[in-house]
Amino acid sequence: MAANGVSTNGSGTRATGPRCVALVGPFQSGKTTLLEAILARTGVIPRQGGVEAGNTVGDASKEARHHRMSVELTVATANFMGDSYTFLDCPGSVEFVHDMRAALPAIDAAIVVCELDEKKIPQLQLILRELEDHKIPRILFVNKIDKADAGVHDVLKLLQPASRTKLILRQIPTFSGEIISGFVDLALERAFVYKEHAASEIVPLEGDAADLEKTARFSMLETLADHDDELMEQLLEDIQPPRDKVFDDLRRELREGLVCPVLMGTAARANGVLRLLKALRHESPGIAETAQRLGIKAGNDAVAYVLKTQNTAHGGKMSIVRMLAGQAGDGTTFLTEDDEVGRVAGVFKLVGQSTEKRGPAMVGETVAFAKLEKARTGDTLTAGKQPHSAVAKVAPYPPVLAIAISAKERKDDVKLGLALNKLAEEDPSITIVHNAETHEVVLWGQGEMHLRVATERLSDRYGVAIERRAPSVGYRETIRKGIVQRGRHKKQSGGHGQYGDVVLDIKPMPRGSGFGFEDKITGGVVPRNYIPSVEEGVIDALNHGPLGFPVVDLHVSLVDGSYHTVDSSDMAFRTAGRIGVVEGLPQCQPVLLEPIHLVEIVCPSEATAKINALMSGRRGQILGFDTREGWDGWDIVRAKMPEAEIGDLIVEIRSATAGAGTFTFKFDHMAELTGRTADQIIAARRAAE
Ligand SMILES: Nc1nc2c(ncn2[C@@H]2O[C@H](COP(=O)(O)OP(=O)(O)OP(=O)(O)O)[C@@H](O)[C@H]2O)c(=O)[nH]1
Ligand SMILES: [Mg+2]
Repeated sequence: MAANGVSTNGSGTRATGPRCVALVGPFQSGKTTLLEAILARTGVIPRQGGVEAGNTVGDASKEARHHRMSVELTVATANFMGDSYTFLDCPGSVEFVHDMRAALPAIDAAIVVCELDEKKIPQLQLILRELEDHKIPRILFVNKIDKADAGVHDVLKLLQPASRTKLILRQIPTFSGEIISGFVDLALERAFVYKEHAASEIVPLEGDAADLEKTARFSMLETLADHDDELMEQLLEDIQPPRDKVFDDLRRELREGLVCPVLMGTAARANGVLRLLKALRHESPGIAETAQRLGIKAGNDAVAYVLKTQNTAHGGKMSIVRMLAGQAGDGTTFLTEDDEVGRVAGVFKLVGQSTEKRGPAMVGETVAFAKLEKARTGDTLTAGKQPHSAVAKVAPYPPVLAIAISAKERKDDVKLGLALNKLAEEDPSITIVHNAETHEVVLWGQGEMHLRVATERLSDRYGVAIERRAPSVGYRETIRKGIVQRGRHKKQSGGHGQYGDVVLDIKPMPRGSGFGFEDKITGGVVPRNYIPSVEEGVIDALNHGPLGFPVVDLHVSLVDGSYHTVDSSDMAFRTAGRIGVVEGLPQCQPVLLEPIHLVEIVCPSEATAKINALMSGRRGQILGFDTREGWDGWDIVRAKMPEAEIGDLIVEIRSATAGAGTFTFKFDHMAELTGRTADQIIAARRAAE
């Protein structure tokens, strides 16, 4: 018995217990359609819906339906031949990839749904790398085989570059004319003909198909034999290995991450789905192996991993968890290493949007716990006194696109704040930044669609209508020459007057030096106690320079002035300081400064030239490019680029790289900006004021 109460089956036998399997793969490869086929096949739904028809379990949310793509992870539990399987339908779009990444640690295996499309290979590679890094066994399912033609023989040649693990072809297609009408299973050595929405029918394996099968099977066995000396000897001596031995090897080598089997089918017609489910049943690992992979320690406490957090429209919070050890139910109190996170108030089975109340969750099961107020996605929860160490920490990718938002109606400001918190709780790849300088609320996310869906949720789910704008760029201004300027504030109104008088020596300073103030008063012409007020006045004026932006990189010395024994005050000197700067700066050749960032773009090498051109076209200064270490066929391009041009850079990078490229950036320096672009920015600023 393993620590967590589930028997560990050596890799020779079938895993037991409830499984958790993720459906992952490039954008639009057919994951949601495959889930639909699986749910129909396992009787969870009466008939298979379609993404185009807008009636799938996977894409049931309003936003997913609207955009005809998955925009979050969907969970559905089904039974197949007496075992429970929970499927996680992950979005394929890179903008929603965090939902997949955060869930991966908890799964037993992944079905990687892909297409025979060269353009989607880099995206496939990204996903496979993620799985390889987590050491998660994976089966490739080549979908949309209905659209493939005779070129399909080169399946492995096309797909292998995406995988560091050796792929093995488990099935080969059979044709009726130009159309793929069935397949031969190379392990079973049986031929099947696809039937629409029904199990494939066994047909005799004969003629051309039989010859092709022999060659394909031999190469499958050769790959398996790389990790099995006995099999290697049998092949060398031309002995047919027993079928059981082949299955044992397939199971063991998949679980040990030595090979990655490739199956095929047409999810839209449920073709190839039954064989896929059987491969999962017989070959994929279960909770015992997963607990071992995650280093779950012995003990009787329940341990659960939060793979997703959801807030329902009615305010209820759901933490979707995989039970890694023990059992937990209503009333179980959970903690993490940092904190107590709350008490379970309801256990639910999930099938897409529908929830069904159920009893305690057992080891291996994937369920939703209600009302764990402080639990966050990625947390490792423990019931009992001694919190288990976190089994995984998946940090979201840094955001790449931002919008400034505000509630359409002032009265919704508070509601917006609360809704944003919930949004960020559900989706840690969203960041909310309050810009104190511009008073903007800036929503940072992973791309256009990601931000669009976020704002749709704000209005649809949380009932806050919002307005969106491009966020302000952090422009500054500075001066090119100095001046000595008097600032005088004198008011005589009835009784008590106001008097402050200063002379300021204003000088430009090198880039990046900010602001300096110096008191050079001699002989007490400005009394000491007023000097801080002068500085305050200067700073007030610098917040908004003659071009409309904060002024930086200058030095102001207070060199002279005068005072009045009765009428002088802090306030009067503050005003005088401000006047000195406001009147002086326009004569100092003010110039606009714009932030320049150091940008690093990663992209498949075939897109590097396009990326270079893209960067140059956006006032970028290319610093060079390199091959990306450890990434065959990828480059890194480095450039310096104005913040204003980075705004929607990600959109262009993605379109130049079939969605696979991305970038990071960090502030480098401020640079002078003159000419037409500068004039436009200054004019826009004036207009906005
Ligand atoms: N011809 C054909 N089309 C398919 C098949 N499976 C899915 N499609 C179509 O491919 C498109 C994408 O299908 P989805 O199931 O939404 O793909 P997905 O991988 O879930 O997409 P994302 O979650 O957005 O990444 C839809 O138009 C489907 O109808 C298939 O087996 N054959
Ligand atoms: Mg989908």
